[in-house]
Amino acid sequence: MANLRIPRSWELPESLATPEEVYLNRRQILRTLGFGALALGLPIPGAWSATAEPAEPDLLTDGLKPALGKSYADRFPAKRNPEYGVGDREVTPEKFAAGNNNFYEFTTRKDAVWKAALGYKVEPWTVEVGGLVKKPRTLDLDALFRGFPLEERLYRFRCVERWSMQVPWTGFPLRALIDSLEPLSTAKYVRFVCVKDLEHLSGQKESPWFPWPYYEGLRLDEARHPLAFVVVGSYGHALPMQNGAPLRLALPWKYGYKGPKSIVRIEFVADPPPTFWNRLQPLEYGFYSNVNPQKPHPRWSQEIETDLATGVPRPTLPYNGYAQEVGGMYDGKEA
Ligand SMILES: Nc1nc2c(c(=O)[nH]1)N[C@H]1C(S)=C(S)[C@@H](COP(=O)(O)O)O[C@H]1N2
Ligand SMILES: [Mo]
Repeated sequence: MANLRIPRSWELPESLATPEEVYLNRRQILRTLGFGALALGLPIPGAWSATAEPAEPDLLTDGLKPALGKSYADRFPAKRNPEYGVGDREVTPEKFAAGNNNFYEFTTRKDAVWKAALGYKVEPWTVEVGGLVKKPRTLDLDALFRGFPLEERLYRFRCVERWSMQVPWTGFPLRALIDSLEPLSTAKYVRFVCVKDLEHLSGQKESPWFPWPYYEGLRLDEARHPLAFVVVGSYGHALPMQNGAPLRLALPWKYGYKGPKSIVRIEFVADPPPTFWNRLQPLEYGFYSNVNPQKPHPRWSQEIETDLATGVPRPTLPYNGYAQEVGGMYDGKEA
């Protein structure tokens, strides 16, 4: 480890233009036009009374804490399932996974998500599960944290922007939930809808042009694949907010954006559901979005990825290294 170069988490090359650049630029334009408190000459609350500045939050002391506080702490750490490993790669140190995030509900600035997400309230939380199933249900936190045996799995993670990491997630197979619902034979796809809270989510407030809430979808057989994992924890504790508390999905053979965070609704449907990024940029983000080094993003190659913690580049693997497990579900032409 001693000779590894440890870049700061946000030290990704500028050339890794985020797919979302376009929208950032729009935001800058809005600012330039003067849609800000200063430009409007509005008073800035507290500006003249700020004698005792609160201490700046710190990633290691504040940013790794579970969004649920001490609730369900007894469920962690869960036993690691040795069937799921990351081969010769090293587990990414927690501060990188917790300090570099895509979670536009809070902010589009990757290095600032954890701070913007501090203190967001996830208790109580419910997930409405329904649609074409025999037994629809509402999952509360008790059901999520106590209703299924929890296990820890090491998964590779590959963002479409070309950074990657290896994370110990805690959760349960999505299949366990699906089977408890008894989907009807007409159910062919599953749709996931994330939190919408225009009042408290800073990113939704700042970026009203996004079609909130974030939403994603899978084919039913993909959702029932043993690798598809409902995540409620990382690094041996319940999820910190920035990683998608209280629950998100991990689909390690797909680009990161296929894994919705802070889910509030799961719906079984007959037709392919629309997805957030596909709707925004259909030519860049397909429904399947399986990791594929041979299929370049329209604006960059996908052949090489950069390890988030070490900065070391390596070749991208088909299906992110899970070809043996998931390859059989596809005909190779999926987009
Ligand atoms: N609700 C929601 N889910 C989301 C996103 C988002 O902005 N909002 N970003 C996606 C993208 S692009 C990635 S790479 C992963 C990032 O997860 P992480 O921050 O825990 O690494 O979350 C995905 N899920
Ligand atoms: Mo991503």
